[in-house]
Amino acid sequence: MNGLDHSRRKLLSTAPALVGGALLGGRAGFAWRGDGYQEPDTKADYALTIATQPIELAPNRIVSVTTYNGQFPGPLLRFREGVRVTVDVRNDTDVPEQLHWHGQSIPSDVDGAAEERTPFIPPHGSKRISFVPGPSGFRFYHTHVRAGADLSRGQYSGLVGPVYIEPNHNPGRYDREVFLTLKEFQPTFSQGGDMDMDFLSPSATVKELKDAGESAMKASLAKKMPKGYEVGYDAFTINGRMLGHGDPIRVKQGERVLFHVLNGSAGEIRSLALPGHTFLVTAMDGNPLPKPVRVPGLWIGTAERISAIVEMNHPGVWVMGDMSNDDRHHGMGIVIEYAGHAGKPQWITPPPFHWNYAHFGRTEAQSQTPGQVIDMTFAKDNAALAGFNRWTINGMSYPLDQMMTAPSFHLIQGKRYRLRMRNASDDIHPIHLHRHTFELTRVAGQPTSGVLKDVVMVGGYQETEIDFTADNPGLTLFHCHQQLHMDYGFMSLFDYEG
Ligand SMILES: [Cu+2]
Repeated sequence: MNGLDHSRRKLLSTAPALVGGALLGGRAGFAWRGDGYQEPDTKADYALTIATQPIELAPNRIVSVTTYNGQFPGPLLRFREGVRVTVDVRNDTDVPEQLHWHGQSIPSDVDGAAEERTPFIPPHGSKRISFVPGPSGFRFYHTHVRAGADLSRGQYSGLVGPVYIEPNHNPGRYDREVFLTLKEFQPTFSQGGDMDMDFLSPSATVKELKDAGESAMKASLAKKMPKGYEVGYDAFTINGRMLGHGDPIRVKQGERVLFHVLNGSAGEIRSLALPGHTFLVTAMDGNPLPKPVRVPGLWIGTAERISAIVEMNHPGVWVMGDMSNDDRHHGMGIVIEYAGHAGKPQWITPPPFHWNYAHFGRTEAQSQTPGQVIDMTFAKDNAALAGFNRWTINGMSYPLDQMMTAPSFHLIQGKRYRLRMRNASDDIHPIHLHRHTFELTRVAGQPTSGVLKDVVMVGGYQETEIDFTADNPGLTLFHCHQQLHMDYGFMSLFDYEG
């Protein structure tokens, strides 16, 4: 596919045969703009083109969305830890873009967030990005722009793709790898309030947080405020196809399949089960667990990744899908077909189970004492911004019209920090820290250690603690990964002193 000129690539990539195939490789002959990035005479290792075009979710469901290389998900990019890569990103849309390398510890100017001062990829312009990938494991790339009320932008679009950084050794024995990206399309606003989700364990809430959140909501509703906007979806997909409309995953009895599952949603929490099978979770957010843990199904917050081995020991034709009947009926599933078996895919709802991050860690508390504890309280100001909920961290809302604000938290290089996150709202927030890996140290009161992540769901009215070492100087964004929450204030900046 190398050497295609742009118009030809665009033409080709709208052809259905290429949907799902990777279009990688260097390219030449387009105008370079921007600052210090141009090296037009050499070939990049990878090329990504951001453009809006139709993709087929199902035969009767063709939607126009912005994607990478005309496909959803974007092509799987395989890097080697520590080996520098160059990526050419072309933006064929009318709006500036940012490409964020989620879960990697790379410099701020290539991390892909305007708040960290990464330069934009200009409309109808290009940029060459170069960095040393790491740490190893399952990462991803996605857009990092504000969508606000525009449901065609940010993560409501199809700008999501998987990254795998080859490790020095493989943590588990398996026969093959399958990458799954879970994603909703056709978003719409609603104002009825979010659905209650009760799957996190421990379920203990903090009275003080609950009192604060409930009294704030009561006061808002007493002033005749409606409930703040939420986003719902019409189409649900795995790897860009609604259930029953993509190729099945064909397996053989006895095979051990390592699934790398990415929740590429703009804000939904997903679950995944496969009737008659269990998941042996080996890594979370790409980082190996202290030891693999077997679970009946998966719960995956926005932007979280889970790597799990499924031993194919229950022959048949099955639906691997979301445990929500409604979401699965609208497409959130994929067919698993054993060799020699045919017929209608079967679904059996598994018994309910709770999701406890501490199950995946060591039972003993982290022995390392942090050098400093940073307290953060998350709160919701119901419908305060033209019907949108306004979000605050310690009473501060990230400015909506000011991408580059002053950092709120200051780090000293080499020091170990604990973030004590207190959620004074009833929503679950998938909290993300850029450019650093953190360790879960307390989940809703339960001590744990050894689970290394870059996103963690903080339950409604719960308290969660994470530790991290300030080992990557530069501006560092901290935010809720729900597009709707981050766009309306739920962000904060760290910087390094000195
Ligand atoms: Cu949130």
